[in-house]
Amino acid sequence: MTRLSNAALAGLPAAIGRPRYDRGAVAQGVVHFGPGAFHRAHQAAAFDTLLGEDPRWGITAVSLNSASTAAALNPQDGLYTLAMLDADTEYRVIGAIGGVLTGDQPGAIRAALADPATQLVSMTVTEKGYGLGGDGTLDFAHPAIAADLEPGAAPRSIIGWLAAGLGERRRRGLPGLTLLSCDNLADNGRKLGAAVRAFAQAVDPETARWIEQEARFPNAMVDAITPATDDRLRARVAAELGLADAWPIQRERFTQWVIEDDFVGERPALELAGVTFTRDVRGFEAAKLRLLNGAHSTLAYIGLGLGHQSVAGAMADPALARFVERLMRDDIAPSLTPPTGLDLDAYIGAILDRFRNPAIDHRLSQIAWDGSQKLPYRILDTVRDALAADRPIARLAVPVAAWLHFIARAAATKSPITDPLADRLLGAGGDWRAIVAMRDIFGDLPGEPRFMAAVEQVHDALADPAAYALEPTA
Ligand code: CS2
Repeated sequence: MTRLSNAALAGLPAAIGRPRYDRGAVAQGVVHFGPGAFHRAHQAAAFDTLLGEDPRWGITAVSLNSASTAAALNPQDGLYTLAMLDADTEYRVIGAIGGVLTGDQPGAIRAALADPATQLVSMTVTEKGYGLGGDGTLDFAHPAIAADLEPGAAPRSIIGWLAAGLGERRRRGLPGLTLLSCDNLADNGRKLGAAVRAFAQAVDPETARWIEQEARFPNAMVDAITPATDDRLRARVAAELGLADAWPIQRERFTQWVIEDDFVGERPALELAGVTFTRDVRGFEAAKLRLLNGAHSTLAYIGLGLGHQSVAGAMADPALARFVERLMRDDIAPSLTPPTGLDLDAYIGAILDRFRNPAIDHRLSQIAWDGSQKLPYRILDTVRDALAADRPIARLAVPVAAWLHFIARAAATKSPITDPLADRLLGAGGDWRAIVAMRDIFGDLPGEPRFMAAVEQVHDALADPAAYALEPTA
């Protein structure tokens, strides 16, 4: 079967969406680190729409730690298929990515960052990619950060690369950059900015000062449910396109991107692609992280204990669906201050409908990855707010305890888990108190007697995985 490529676009069936702009005339205004499924499903699709109006915002993708995206996309001229799953599936070939660089091409990465055409550097490197400690600031002892701080080291971490790229622009007298985190971290732009400045301060204080003036780090909320690519998708895409695509991507039709309006130089007119620019993103971020992602992780850790496989499967369990809805409405929503125009009741209802979408097979095991990095933003911040306001926390303790049981089960069966702290978590040998004492995950919470009592009570009860729906007492 012929492979997807620029030359093959003309032969696509009429129903398949494709770039309606001259790809040869596109300038690379964006460098994106971490072109995984989420980036290709979300931001790259928005830039693809924008390119129909403004050719200055093509993307050079950089994959620091893996060669697989480059190997799949570069022979296809950067093209790939996005399947938007709903009652009817829509297929669209995305052309926003011009090419993918890998970590072993430092000269090309440096050149892309220092290209005068580059105005925006964005990233999806997941929570663990930033090298932050439990307090959300740069962890100088993090192995990748420590390695990048060695005198004369070539950067390997995202933070090291951003500091190096900004330093290069300063030395060349080029304009600054907007650096845009698209990961699920509360206050992602502020954390990124503080981390880059702290790194630069340690290696090159003059660049640190320049960054204060010439760089911006807007906060952003990103949302699109993006199940991992599977063979079923590959087969469907091949049948629809009549072409082979080495790495198609799937997501729900829904997508949302809210970006703080704080850019240096020019701002891409992404509103043409449905993006919202606003002065304050925090309210949107908190609502999305705590409600959608908090509910996702809850469904994952309870659901896997009960033998469910997918989000829709877990939602088809009436008691579990009821529990998650109560958690969202009664325990999480009271911790939020929604921005004007965001109706929390309707937002929760819409999230639950999205979770039930029968067209989407979103594996709970995928969501269960990296719990040590996700729970702080998704659940523990809500717990802290509830404690401060003297609200009950028993129901919020359930996802925490379900995660502890998830680790204990893996430890007992010697099954691997995907988590940067896997060795320490599994090494705790099922002792939940040893895990809750890890301050890089739990921060100050082990010192809160109410929290410890609630987790203990729920943890004991959850020896029976079906006992999650207990009534709050703590
Ligand atoms: C999910 C998210 O894998 C996970 O942890 O909760 O990827 C979620 O699907 C997205 O944030 C939705 O925008």
